[in-house]
Amino acid sequence: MPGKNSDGIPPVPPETSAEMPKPPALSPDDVVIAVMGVTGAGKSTFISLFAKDAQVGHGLQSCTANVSIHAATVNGQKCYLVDTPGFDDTNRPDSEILREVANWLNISHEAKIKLAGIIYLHRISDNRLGGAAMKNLRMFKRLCGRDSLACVVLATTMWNKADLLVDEQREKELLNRPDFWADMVKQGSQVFRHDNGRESATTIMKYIFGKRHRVTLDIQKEMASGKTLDETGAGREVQTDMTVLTTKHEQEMKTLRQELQEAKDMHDSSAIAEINQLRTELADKIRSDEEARKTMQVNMETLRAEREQELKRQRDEAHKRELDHQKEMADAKMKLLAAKHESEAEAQKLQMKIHMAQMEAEAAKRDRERAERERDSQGGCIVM
Ligand SMILES: Nc1nc2c(ncn2[C@@H]2O[C@H](COP(=O)(O)OP(=O)(O)OP(=O)(O)O)[C@@H](O)[C@H]2O)c(=O)[nH]1
Ligand SMILES: [Mg+2]
Repeated sequence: MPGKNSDGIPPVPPETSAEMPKPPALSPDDVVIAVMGVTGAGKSTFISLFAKDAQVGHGLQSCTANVSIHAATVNGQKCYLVDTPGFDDTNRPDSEILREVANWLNISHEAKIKLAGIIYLHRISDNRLGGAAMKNLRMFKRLCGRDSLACVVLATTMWNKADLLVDEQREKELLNRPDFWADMVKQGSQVFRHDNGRESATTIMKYIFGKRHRVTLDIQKEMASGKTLDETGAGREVQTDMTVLTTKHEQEMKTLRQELQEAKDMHDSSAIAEINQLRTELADKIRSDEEARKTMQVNMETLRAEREQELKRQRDEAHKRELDHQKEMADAKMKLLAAKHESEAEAQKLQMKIHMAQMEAEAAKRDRERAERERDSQGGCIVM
């Protein structure tokens, strides 16, 4: 297997492993296209149609954790597709995802790399347009700003052939409501259906190539002008949701406080324990909301320094996990070898036993034959 030593154990990765290709270094002339959308919308799958190194998730958990760049050639045109972590992640608050995306956008802005297009993927199968999908769309609009909308492609994924009418109804709603896509379309965003195939994806890419345009997103301008992330339009949008959540949590805490008093008045010890447990969990949530809010109070430079540290920590942790697994594997291998040796020794012992028994059986046969011969000869003597 490539990259494994003779024991089948992968080598310890150095700081940058030879196996992990370095992300391509972009230059201002490159055609760079970002793919965005909620988690599970099919961003990595879309990219994987043109670049085999994109990581597609097949579990229920969100898959892409960090921004990654993938070189591709589509219809003879060299380009770079930027995979982004999806908002509404199962494990991370939106503030963290925004930090990651904003940091990448800031770095590219400083390097004078402009986006040629942004593909926003949306699962047509999402039946709650008022929920997470709406929240993320609002944030996306703020992230881009009006001036960038002409370079935005709004593409629907996960079309269900068996229920086409329902999906088409949802598409109509997307196109007609100003708070969904109608406004964006008016500003020049183009809508496509993507059926998960290479053909529809190529059509989208060709459309972007044809625009021959480059954009600077609002969030890039805002942060370059010195605003902190929480002061940007996208940052404010994320905070609005956080405020709604915090208010809800505080209201729940108030209710729990009343319930606790009632349980105390009734001397109901099991209810008291249960409520206290819920209070602790809720207090944790309120604390992490507050922490998440604070992580957005960063300017471009602080954000970059913090992200660098976070990425280093992630890499160190992954490295440690890998080493732990390697050790686990090496231990298991040693045990396997020992077991093999043990059973080999056991087998040799048995073999020896069989051999000895065979030798003894042959010796006994010889003894018997000799004895028979002697008896025969003696008998013969008697007969004679
Ligand atoms: N049926 C269908 N499945 C799709 C389509 N696009 C993606 N999938 C599946 O949806 C799952 C999630 O796809 P991903 O490409 O990892 O989604 P993502 O947007 O990158 O998700 P995150 O990385 O978590 O943000 C995978 O199992 C894909 O195979 C599509 O158009 N149709
Ligand atoms: Mg992904």
